[in-house]
Amino acid sequence: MLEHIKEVVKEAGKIMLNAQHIQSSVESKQGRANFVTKYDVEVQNFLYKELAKYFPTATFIGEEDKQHDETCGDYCFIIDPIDGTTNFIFDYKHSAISVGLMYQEEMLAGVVYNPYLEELFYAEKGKGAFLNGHSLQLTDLKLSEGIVSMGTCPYYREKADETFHLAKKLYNKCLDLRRSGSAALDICYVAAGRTVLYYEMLLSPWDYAAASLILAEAGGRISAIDKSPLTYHRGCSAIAATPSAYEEFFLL
Ligand code: LIP
Repeated sequence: MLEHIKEVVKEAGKIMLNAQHIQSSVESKQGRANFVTKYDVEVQNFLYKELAKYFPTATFIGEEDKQHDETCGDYCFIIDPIDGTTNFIFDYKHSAISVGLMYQEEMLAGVVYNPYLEELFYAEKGKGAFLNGHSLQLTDLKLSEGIVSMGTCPYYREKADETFHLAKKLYNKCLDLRRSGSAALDICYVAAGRTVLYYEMLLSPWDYAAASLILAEAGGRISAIDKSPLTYHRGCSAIAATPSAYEEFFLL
């Protein structure tokens, strides 16, 4: 099951790498700085078509759907075709394809692929997390021992005060801050031991669905910022961290 998803996602990565004249295909969506390119749509259509061959009964929730249907079948894909669209538009080379598969409302598999670095993060529930075939088991570092990444909710500027208030508190506890522009990769970077914590005050399910399982299988913690479970049919905040950094976060 996971092998099929991995192969389809890697093939979709070629669409991103072969994209031409990206800035001539940009359209604005609802909210400030919220864009879509023809390549976001092309990747999503490719994923839907190819994954349906292996999962004919699956339903799909994708960032670029014209409307987001609350209902989903037993098998339900939650897809961000290009997570980090603004990075993609400016050839920043830090974006990922994110494909999560839910079964009866529980995450069953997750694949996050950065085609620029050819880094494929993936996990199947109960079977561990991997990066390009290498097992991911994070070291339980504290805030003072690592880098913290953050999301700035660019589509929701009303979140700025609380975002940067938290950033200052974390900055005083950790080695340094980073802001990458791809939530899926930010969460996978915690799983890979590159950072110790990532937070963002509001995301959509496709930003975190796949990466949430990868992090959990790597031994990390992830929830909404009020410690409630992530929601997969509507957006929520997110904090992803090593177990120690997760606990420190709530003592800030
Ligand atoms: C983006 C996230 C990013 C967040 C943006 C947006 P998109 O995903 O990866 O971390 O700050 O608000 O959600 O829209 O590029 O797929």
